[in-house]
Amino acid sequence: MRVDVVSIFPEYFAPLDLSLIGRARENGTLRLAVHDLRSWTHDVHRTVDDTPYGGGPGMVMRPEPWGEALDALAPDELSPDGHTLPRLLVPSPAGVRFTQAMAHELAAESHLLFACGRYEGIDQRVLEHAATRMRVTEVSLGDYVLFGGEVAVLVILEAVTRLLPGVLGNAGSLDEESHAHGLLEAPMYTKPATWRGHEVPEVLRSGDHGRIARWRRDEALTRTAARRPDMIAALPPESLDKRDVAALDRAGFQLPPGDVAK
Ligand code: JD8
Repeated sequence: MRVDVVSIFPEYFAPLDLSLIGRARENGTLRLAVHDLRSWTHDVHRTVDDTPYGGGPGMVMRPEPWGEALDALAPDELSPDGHTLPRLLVPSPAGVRFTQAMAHELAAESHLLFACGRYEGIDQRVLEHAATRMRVTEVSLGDYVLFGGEVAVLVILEAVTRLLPGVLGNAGSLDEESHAHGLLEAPMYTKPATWRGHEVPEVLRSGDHGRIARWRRDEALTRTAARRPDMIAALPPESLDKRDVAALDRAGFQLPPGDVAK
């Protein structure tokens, strides 16, 4: 996968040299390039911002450097290797929510281009114009306010690159993950069996794989009911068996009436 990132703070992306993402870059799974937006300015002060039309606080990113950056990184002409135009992703608090489903969708793309805004954001015409030539998605991490798009890009890239073939290796199985089966994970423990007076649950030391699986399922259901009732409400009713419903009932969680469990 090819990834281009444009930002006025390219140093923000130094962590992408490390760990599993760094290895994916070294072995060619991930071809990542970070670009300084100011390299597409022409004035002596390398200006990227100006005052907002209509008034209001703060500054807005000028369209001209962004236009040149996108022209350079998403050329109109089909390149000799026949590659297609990138998918443009623009972090914004006004974007659609980034989810694990979107991470899977993005992992299937061959070329992603991220535009990191700062200040009050990027002049909207940059996105309007880009949308005449390529797919553009404004994406939000969640309902809190950041200074700019850089941290959002780090999060999105970590979620996407770990789904690329060969990045995770044997370290984990993607289909057993919490956001694959729609529940939070059960708690995990390692040695020693007793630590500062706290015991590892007996069932996990029993060797009874049936009991362990049922215990983990019950723990996943009860902590999801307590912490993320929205996730329980979103479960397809047919995904819950009678023992699941009993576990939720013990946790005091009322399922909507009419759902018949297996
Ligand atoms: C990009 C500028 C800051 C945005 C005034 C100060 C994502 N979940 C998220 N929260 N915030 C962002 C985000 C914030 C950004 C930019 C993303 C560019 N800002 C501005 C408009 C209102 N603040 C985000 N993804």
